[in-house]
Amino acid sequence: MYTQSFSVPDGTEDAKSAGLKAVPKAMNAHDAALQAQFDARIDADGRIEPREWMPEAYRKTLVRQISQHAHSEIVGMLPEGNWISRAPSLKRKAILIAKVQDEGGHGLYLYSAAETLGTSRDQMLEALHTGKAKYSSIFNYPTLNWADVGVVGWLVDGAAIMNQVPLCRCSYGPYARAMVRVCKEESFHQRQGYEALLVMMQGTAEQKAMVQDAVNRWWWKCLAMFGPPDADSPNSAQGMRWGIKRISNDDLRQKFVDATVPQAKVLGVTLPDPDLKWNEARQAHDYGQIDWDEFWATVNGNGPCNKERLGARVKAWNDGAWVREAALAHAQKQQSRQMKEAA
Ligand code: BYC
Repeated sequence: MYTQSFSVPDGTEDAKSAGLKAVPKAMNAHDAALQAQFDARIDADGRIEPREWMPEAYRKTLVRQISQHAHSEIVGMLPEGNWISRAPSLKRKAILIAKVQDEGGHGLYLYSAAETLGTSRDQMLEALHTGKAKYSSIFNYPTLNWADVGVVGWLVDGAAIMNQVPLCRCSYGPYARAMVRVCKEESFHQRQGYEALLVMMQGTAEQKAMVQDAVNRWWWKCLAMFGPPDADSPNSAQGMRWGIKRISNDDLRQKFVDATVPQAKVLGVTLPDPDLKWNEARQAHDYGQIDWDEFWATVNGNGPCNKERLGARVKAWNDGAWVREAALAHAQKQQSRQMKEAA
Protein backbone atom coordinates (compact mmCIF):
# COMPACT_ATOMS: atom_id res chain seq x y z
CA MET A 1 0.00 0.00 0.00
CA TYR A 2 1.07 3.61 -0.37
CA THR A 3 1.64 5.78 2.65
CA GLN A 4 2.74 9.30 3.50
CA SER A 5 6.29 7.99 3.69
CA PHE A 6 6.34 7.34 -0.06
CA SER A 7 8.86 9.88 -1.25
CA VAL A 8 11.63 9.47 -3.78
CA PRO A 9 14.37 11.69 -5.16
CA ASP A 10 12.97 14.24 -7.58
CA GLY A 11 14.04 15.44 -11.02
CA THR A 12 14.69 19.08 -10.06
CA GLU A 13 18.41 18.77 -10.73
CA ASP A 14 17.72 17.57 -14.28
CA ALA A 15 15.63 20.66 -14.98
CA LYS A 16 18.36 22.93 -13.56
CA SER A 17 21.07 21.30 -15.59
CA ALA A 18 18.88 21.56 -18.70
CA GLY A 19 19.41 25.32 -18.32
CA LEU A 20 15.79 26.22 -17.58
CA LYS A 21 15.39 29.51 -15.77
CA ALA A 22 13.21 29.52 -12.67
CA VAL A 23 11.47 32.67 -13.94
CA PRO A 24 11.23 34.63 -17.18
CA LYS A 25 13.45 37.70 -17.65
CA ALA A 26 12.81 40.60 -15.25
CA MET A 27 11.48 43.97 -16.42
CA ASN A 28 13.54 46.30 -14.24
CA ALA A 29 16.13 46.36 -11.45
CA HIS A 30 13.54 46.15 -8.69
CA ASP A 31 11.81 43.17 -10.30
CA ALA A 32 15.21 41.62 -11.04
CA ALA A 33 16.07 41.72 -7.35
CA LEU A 34 12.74 40.14 -6.43
CA GLN A 35 13.20 37.55 -9.09
CA ALA A 36 16.68 36.73 -7.86
CA GLN A 37 15.30 36.25 -4.36
CA PHE A 38 12.57 33.99 -5.73
CA ASP A 39 15.10 31.95 -7.75
CA ALA A 40 17.35 31.57 -4.74
CA ARG A 41 14.43 30.33 -2.61
CA ILE A 42 13.44 27.79 -5.26
CA ASP A 43 17.06 26.65 -5.67
CA ALA A 44 17.36 26.19 -1.90
CA ASP A 45 14.18 24.10 -1.99
CA GLY A 46 12.37 26.67 0.15
CA ARG A 47 8.66 27.48 0.23
CA ILE A 48 6.91 30.42 -1.40
CA GLU A 49 4.08 31.87 0.70
CA PRO A 50 0.97 33.78 -0.50
CA ARG A 51 2.00 37.35 0.30
CA GLU A 52 5.48 36.98 -1.16
CA TRP A 53 6.51 38.16 -4.59
CA MET A 54 6.26 35.52 -7.29
CA PRO A 55 6.50 35.64 -11.07
CA GLU A 56 3.15 35.94 -12.79
CA ALA A 57 3.73 32.73 -14.76
CA TYR A 58 4.39 30.78 -11.52
CA ARG A 59 1.15 32.15 -10.04
CA LYS A 60 -0.83 31.26 -13.18
CA THR A 61 0.60 27.75 -13.33
CA LEU A 62 -0.38 27.14 -9.73
CA VAL A 63 -3.90 28.51 -10.24
CA ARG A 64 -4.26 26.19 -13.24
CA GLN A 65 -2.98 23.09 -11.49
CA ILE A 66 -4.58 23.63 -8.07
CA SER A 67 -7.99 24.59 -9.50
CA GLN A 68 -7.92 21.59 -11.87
CA HIS A 69 -7.05 19.44 -8.91
CA ALA A 70 -9.92 20.92 -6.86
CA HIS A 71 -12.36 20.36 -9.73
CA SER A 72 -11.16 16.74 -9.99
CA GLU A 73 -11.95 16.13 -6.33
CA ILE A 74 -15.43 17.62 -6.64
CA VAL A 75 -16.29 15.89 -9.92
CA GLY A 76 -14.63 12.77 -8.48
CA MET A 77 -17.40 12.58 -5.86
CA LEU A 78 -19.94 11.73 -8.59
CA PRO A 79 -18.99 8.24 -9.84
CA GLU A 80 -18.82 6.87 -6.29
CA GLY A 81 -21.60 9.03 -4.83
CA ASN A 82 -23.83 7.21 -7.27
CA TRP A 83 -23.29 4.01 -5.26
CA ILE A 84 -24.00 5.30 -1.73
CA SER A 85 -27.66 4.33 -1.90
CA ARG A 86 -26.79 0.91 -3.37
CA ALA A 87 -23.87 -0.14 -1.14
CA PRO A 88 -24.18 -3.86 -0.24
CA SER A 89 -24.05 -3.39 3.56
CA LEU A 90 -24.29 -0.73 6.26
CA LYS A 91 -20.51 -0.99 6.79
CA ARG A 92 -19.73 -0.42 3.10
CA LYS A 93 -22.21 2.45 2.97
CA ALA A 94 -20.66 4.21 6.00
CA ILE A 95 -17.17 3.82 4.50
CA LEU A 96 -18.29 5.13 1.11
CA ILE A 97 -20.07 8.14 2.62
CA ALA A 98 -16.90 9.00 4.57
CA LYS A 99 -14.75 8.68 1.46
CA VAL A 100 -16.98 10.83 -0.73
CA GLN A 101 -17.19 13.45 2.05
CA ASP A 102 -13.38 13.46 2.27
CA GLU A 103 -13.23 14.23 -1.44
CA GLY A 104 -15.58 17.18 -0.98
CA GLY A 105 -13.24 18.34 1.80
CA HIS A 106 -10.18 17.99 -0.46
CA GLY A 107 -11.89 20.13 -3.06
CA LEU A 108 -12.53 22.81 -0.44
CA TYR A 109 -8.92 22.87 0.86
CA LEU A 110 -7.71 23.10 -2.71
CA TYR A 111 -10.09 25.90 -3.73
CA SER A 112 -8.91 27.75 -0.61
CA ALA A 113 -5.26 27.19 -1.56
CA ALA A 114 -5.95 28.55 -5.06
CA GLU A 115 -7.76 31.58 -3.59
CA THR A 116 -4.54 32.59 -1.82
CA LEU A 117 -3.16 33.23 -5.33
CA GLY A 118 -5.72 35.95 -6.02
CA THR A 119 -8.39 34.04 -7.90
CA SER A 120 -11.93 33.71 -6.57
CA ARG A 121 -13.97 30.57 -6.09
CA ASP A 122 -16.66 32.01 -8.37
CA GLN A 123 -14.09 32.47 -11.15
CA MET A 124 -12.85 28.91 -10.77
CA LEU A 125 -16.35 27.43 -10.73
CA GLU A 126 -17.35 29.53 -13.73
CA ALA A 127 -14.38 28.04 -15.61
CA LEU A 128 -15.47 24.52 -14.64
CA HIS A 129 -19.13 25.02 -15.48
CA THR A 130 -18.42 26.55 -18.88
CA GLY A 131 -16.06 23.71 -19.78
CA LYS A 132 -12.95 25.95 -19.88
CA ALA A 133 -11.24 24.28 -16.93
CA LYS A 134 -9.96 20.74 -17.03
CA TYR A 135 -10.49 18.04 -14.43
CA SER A 136 -9.05 14.55 -14.31
CA SER A 137 -9.90 12.37 -17.31
CA ILE A 138 -10.58 9.41 -15.01
CA PHE A 139 -13.90 10.75 -13.76
CA ASN A 140 -15.47 10.63 -17.20
CA TYR A 141 -15.85 6.86 -17.07
CA PRO A 142 -18.88 5.09 -15.58
CA THR A 143 -18.97 2.96 -12.41
CA LEU A 144 -21.10 0.08 -13.68
CA ASN A 145 -21.28 -2.15 -10.60
CA TRP A 146 -20.08 -2.51 -7.01
CA ALA A 147 -16.71 -3.96 -8.07
CA ASP A 148 -16.03 -0.64 -9.84
CA VAL A 149 -16.30 1.14 -6.50
CA GLY A 150 -13.58 -1.12 -5.06
CA VAL A 151 -11.40 -0.73 -8.15
CA VAL A 152 -11.76 3.07 -8.07
CA GLY A 153 -10.48 2.98 -4.47
CA TRP A 154 -7.63 0.61 -5.22
CA LEU A 155 -6.43 1.91 -8.59
CA VAL A 156 -7.75 5.47 -9.00
CA ASP A 157 -6.93 6.51 -5.44
CA GLY A 158 -3.71 4.49 -5.71
CA ALA A 159 -2.69 6.50 -8.77
CA ALA A 160 -3.78 9.70 -7.05
CA ILE A 161 -1.56 8.96 -4.03
CA MET A 162 1.42 8.20 -6.27
CA ASN A 163 0.92 11.58 -7.98
CA GLN A 164 0.08 13.55 -4.84
CA VAL A 165 2.64 12.46 -2.24
CA PRO A 166 5.41 14.37 -4.10
CA LEU A 167 3.09 17.41 -4.10
CA CYS A 168 3.47 17.55 -0.30
CA ARG A 169 6.92 18.95 -1.19
CA CYS A 170 5.58 21.46 -3.69
CA SER A 171 7.29 24.87 -3.51
CA TYR A 172 4.00 26.71 -2.89
CA GLY A 173 3.30 26.50 0.86
CA PRO A 174 -0.53 26.38 0.96
CA TYR A 175 -0.69 23.67 -1.73
CA ALA A 176 2.00 21.56 -0.07
CA ARG A 177 0.32 21.82 3.34
CA ALA A 178 -3.12 20.94 1.94
CA MET A 179 -1.65 17.88 0.28
CA VAL A 180 -0.35 16.42 3.56
CA ARG A 181 -3.88 15.87 4.87
CA VAL A 182 -5.24 14.95 1.45
CA CYS A 183 -2.66 12.17 1.10
CA LYS A 184 -3.38 10.74 4.55
CA GLU A 185 -7.05 10.50 3.64
CA GLU A 186 -6.31 9.09 0.18
CA SER A 187 -4.33 6.34 1.84
CA PHE A 188 -7.50 5.24 3.69
CA HIS A 189 -9.45 5.47 0.41
CA GLN A 190 -7.05 3.17 -1.34
CA ARG A 191 -7.04 0.63 1.48
CA GLN A 192 -10.81 0.49 1.75
CA GLY A 193 -11.08 -0.20 -2.00
CA TYR A 194 -8.46 -2.93 -1.88
CA GLU A 195 -10.07 -4.53 1.17
CA ALA A 196 -13.52 -4.50 -0.48
CA LEU A 197 -12.00 -6.29 -3.49
CA LEU A 198 -10.20 -8.85 -1.30
CA VAL A 199 -13.58 -9.75 0.20
CA MET A 200 -15.21 -10.07 -3.24
CA MET A 201 -12.33 -12.25 -4.44
CA GLN A 202 -13.17 -14.73 -1.66
CA GLY A 203 -16.77 -14.85 -2.86
CA THR A 204 -18.58 -16.57 -5.72
CA ALA A 205 -17.24 -17.10 -9.25
CA GLU A 206 -19.58 -14.34 -10.36
CA GLN A 207 -18.15 -11.87 -7.83
CA LYS A 208 -14.58 -12.74 -8.88
CA ALA A 209 -15.53 -12.20 -12.51
CA MET A 210 -17.00 -8.79 -11.62
CA VAL A 211 -13.70 -7.72 -10.04
CA GLN A 212 -11.66 -8.91 -13.02
CA ASP A 213 -14.03 -7.14 -15.43
CA ALA A 214 -13.76 -3.89 -13.47
CA VAL A 215 -9.95 -4.14 -13.40
CA ASN A 216 -9.95 -4.71 -17.17
CA ARG A 217 -12.03 -1.57 -17.74
CA TRP A 218 -10.10 0.75 -15.35
CA TRP A 219 -6.46 -0.29 -15.70
CA TRP A 220 -5.51 1.63 -18.84
CA LYS A 221 -7.51 4.71 -17.83
CA CYS A 222 -5.56 4.80 -14.55
CA LEU A 223 -2.24 4.68 -16.38
CA ALA A 224 -3.35 7.64 -18.53
CA MET A 225 -4.30 9.64 -15.39
CA PHE A 226 -0.63 10.55 -14.88
CA GLY A 227 -0.81 12.73 -17.97
CA PRO A 228 0.85 12.59 -21.41
CA PRO A 229 4.31 11.04 -21.89
CA ASP A 230 7.10 13.37 -20.73
CA ALA A 231 8.05 14.15 -24.32
CA ASP A 232 4.51 15.45 -25.00
CA SER A 233 3.97 17.23 -21.68
CA PRO A 234 4.22 20.99 -22.31
CA ASN A 235 4.04 22.01 -18.63
CA SER A 236 6.40 19.46 -17.07
CA ALA A 237 9.83 21.01 -17.49
CA GLN A 238 8.86 24.41 -16.10
CA GLY A 239 6.69 22.86 -13.37
CA MET A 240 9.65 20.79 -12.23
CA ARG A 241 12.06 23.70 -12.40
CA TRP A 242 9.74 25.66 -10.12
CA GLY A 243 9.49 22.78 -7.67
CA ILE A 244 5.74 22.46 -8.24
CA LYS A 245 6.04 19.08 -9.86
CA ARG A 246 8.71 16.84 -8.33
CA ILE A 247 8.52 13.66 -10.39
CA SER A 248 7.69 13.41 -14.10
CA ASN A 249 4.48 11.90 -15.52
CA ASP A 250 6.30 8.85 -16.92
CA ASP A 251 8.32 8.21 -13.76
CA LEU A 252 5.17 8.31 -11.62
CA ARG A 253 3.35 6.02 -14.05
CA GLN A 254 6.24 3.53 -13.84
CA LYS A 255 6.21 3.62 -10.04
CA PHE A 256 2.46 3.01 -10.08
CA VAL A 257 2.83 -0.03 -12.36
CA ASP A 258 5.65 -1.45 -10.24
CA ALA A 259 3.70 -0.95 -7.00
CA THR A 260 0.46 -2.38 -8.39
CA VAL A 261 1.71 -5.62 -9.97
CA PRO A 262 2.36 -7.37 -6.61
CA GLN A 263 -0.94 -6.07 -5.23
CA ALA A 264 -2.79 -7.59 -8.20
CA LYS A 265 -1.06 -10.89 -7.51
CA VAL A 266 -2.20 -10.93 -3.87
CA LEU A 267 -5.71 -10.05 -4.99
CA GLY A 268 -5.71 -12.79 -7.63
CA VAL A 269 -6.53 -10.63 -10.65
CA THR A 270 -4.74 -10.24 -13.97
CA LEU A 271 -3.76 -6.81 -15.21
CA PRO A 272 -5.04 -6.60 -18.82
CA ASP A 273 -1.73 -6.04 -20.58
CA PRO A 274 -0.01 -8.88 -22.50
CA ASP A 275 3.17 -6.76 -22.66
CA LEU A 276 3.42 -6.36 -18.89
CA LYS A 277 6.60 -8.07 -17.71
CA TRP A 278 9.53 -7.56 -15.35
CA ASN A 279 12.58 -6.09 -17.04
CA GLU A 280 15.63 -7.25 -15.11
CA ALA A 281 17.94 -4.69 -16.73
CA ARG A 282 15.70 -1.73 -15.87
CA GLN A 283 14.59 -3.22 -12.55
CA ALA A 284 11.09 -2.17 -13.53
CA HIS A 285 8.10 -3.53 -15.41
CA ASP A 286 7.70 -3.00 -19.13
CA TYR A 287 4.13 -2.30 -20.13
CA GLY A 288 2.11 -1.82 -23.33
CA GLN A 289 0.90 1.18 -25.28
CA ILE A 290 -1.59 3.59 -23.73
CA ASP A 291 -4.33 4.81 -26.08
CA TRP A 292 -3.51 8.53 -26.08
CA ASP A 293 -6.16 9.33 -28.72
CA GLU A 294 -8.81 8.09 -26.33
CA PHE A 295 -7.22 10.05 -23.47
CA TRP A 296 -7.25 13.34 -25.41
CA ALA A 297 -10.80 12.77 -26.66
CA THR A 298 -11.86 12.38 -23.02
CA VAL A 299 -9.85 15.38 -21.81
CA ASN A 300 -11.39 17.45 -24.60
CA GLY A 301 -14.96 16.70 -23.53
CA ASN A 302 -15.83 13.59 -25.54
CA GLY A 303 -15.46 10.77 -23.03
CA PRO A 304 -18.40 8.53 -22.10
CA CYS A 305 -19.58 10.64 -19.12
CA ASN A 306 -18.22 14.18 -19.68
CA LYS A 307 -21.61 15.72 -20.38
CA GLU A 308 -23.30 13.90 -17.50
CA ARG A 309 -20.56 14.95 -15.01
CA LEU A 310 -20.57 18.60 -16.00
CA GLY A 311 -24.37 18.61 -16.13
CA ALA A 312 -24.50 17.29 -12.55
CA ARG A 313 -22.13 20.01 -11.31
CA VAL A 314 -24.00 22.81 -13.09
CA LYS A 315 -27.31 21.50 -11.71
CA ALA A 316 -25.89 21.39 -8.15
CA TRP A 317 -24.67 24.99 -8.57
CA ASN A 318 -28.07 26.19 -9.86
CA ASP A 319 -30.01 24.24 -7.25
CA GLY A 320 -27.83 25.80 -4.53
CA ALA A 321 -28.50 29.38 -5.64
CA TRP A 322 -31.12 29.91 -2.92
CA VAL A 323 -28.62 28.89 -0.22
CA ARG A 324 -26.05 31.41 -1.46
CA GLU A 325 -28.68 34.12 -1.72
CA ALA A 326 -30.03 33.40 1.78
CA ALA A 327 -26.50 33.38 3.28
CA LEU A 328 -25.74 36.70 1.60
CA ALA A 329 -29.04 38.27 2.77
CA HIS A 330 -28.33 37.05 6.32
CA ALA A 331 -24.79 38.48 6.26
CA GLN A 332 -26.11 41.83 4.99
CA LYS A 333 -28.78 41.91 7.71
CA GLN A 334 -26.21 41.20 10.40
CA GLN A 335 -23.86 43.84 9.06
CA SER A 336 -26.53 46.55 8.98
CA ARG A 337 -27.61 45.57 12.55
CA GLN A 338 -24.00 45.88 13.75
CA MET A 339 -23.66 49.27 12.05
CA LYS A 340 -26.88 50.51 13.70
CA GLU A 341 -25.65 49.35 17.12
CA ALA A 342 -22.27 51.02 16.58
CA ALA A 343 -23.88 54.34 15.50
N1 BYC B 1 -6.87 14.54 -17.06
O1 BYC B 1 1.88 19.23 -19.49
P1 BYC B 1 1.04 18.27 -18.70
C1 BYC B 1 -7.91 12.35 -7.67
C2 BYC B 1 -3.71 18.00 -19.05
S1 BYC B 1 -7.80 13.89 -8.18
C3 BYC B 1 -7.16 15.73 -17.63
O2 BYC B 1 1.68 17.00 -18.28
P2 BYC B 1 0.88 19.19 -15.96
C4 BYC B 1 -9.06 11.79 -6.97
C5 BYC B 1 -2.93 19.06 -18.29
O3 BYC B 1 -3.78 19.71 -17.35
C6 BYC B 1 -6.83 13.66 -9.66
N2 BYC B 1 -6.20 16.57 -18.10
O4 BYC B 1 0.39 19.06 -17.46
C7 BYC B 1 -10.12 12.58 -6.63
C8 BYC B 1 -2.46 19.96 -19.41
O5 BYC B 1 -3.52 20.78 -19.87
P3 BYC B 1 -3.51 22.41 -19.65
C9 BYC B 1 -6.29 14.90 -10.13
C10 BYC B 1 -4.93 16.17 -17.96
O6 BYC B 1 -0.02 20.11 -15.25
C11 BYC B 1 -11.24 11.99 -6.07
C12 BYC B 1 -2.19 18.98 -20.52
O7 BYC B 1 -2.94 17.81 -20.24
N3 BYC B 1 -4.95 15.10 -9.63
O8 BYC B 1 -7.04 11.68 -8.07
O9 BYC B 1 2.35 19.43 -15.88
C13 BYC B 1 -11.29 10.62 -5.88
C14 BYC B 1 -0.74 18.63 -20.67
O10 BYC B 1 -0.27 17.90 -19.51
C15 BYC B 1 -4.56 14.96 -17.36
C16 BYC B 1 -4.36 16.28 -9.77
O11 BYC B 1 -4.92 17.20 -10.30
C17 BYC B 1 -5.59 14.12 -16.92
N4 BYC B 1 -5.36 12.92 -16.35
O12 BYC B 1 0.65 17.70 -15.38
C18 BYC B 1 -10.19 9.85 -6.20
C19 BYC B 1 -2.97 16.38 -9.19
N5 BYC B 1 -3.22 14.85 -17.39
O13 BYC B 1 -3.79 22.62 -18.18
C20 BYC B 1 -9.08 10.43 -6.76
C21 BYC B 1 -2.31 17.68 -9.48
C22 BYC B 1 -2.76 15.95 -18.00
O14 BYC B 1 -2.13 22.89 -20.02
N6 BYC B 1 -1.99 17.83 -10.88
N7 BYC B 1 -3.78 16.74 -18.35
O15 BYC B 1 -4.62 22.90 -20.52
C23 BYC B 1 -0.88 17.35 -11.45
O16 BYC B 1 -0.08 16.68 -10.84
C24 BYC B 1 -0.61 17.72 -12.89
O17 BYC B 1 -1.40 18.85 -13.22
C25 BYC B 1 -0.88 16.57 -13.90
C26 BYC B 1 -0.63 17.13 -15.31
C27 BYC B 1 0.08 15.42 -13.63
C28 BYC B 1 -2.33 16.08 -13.81
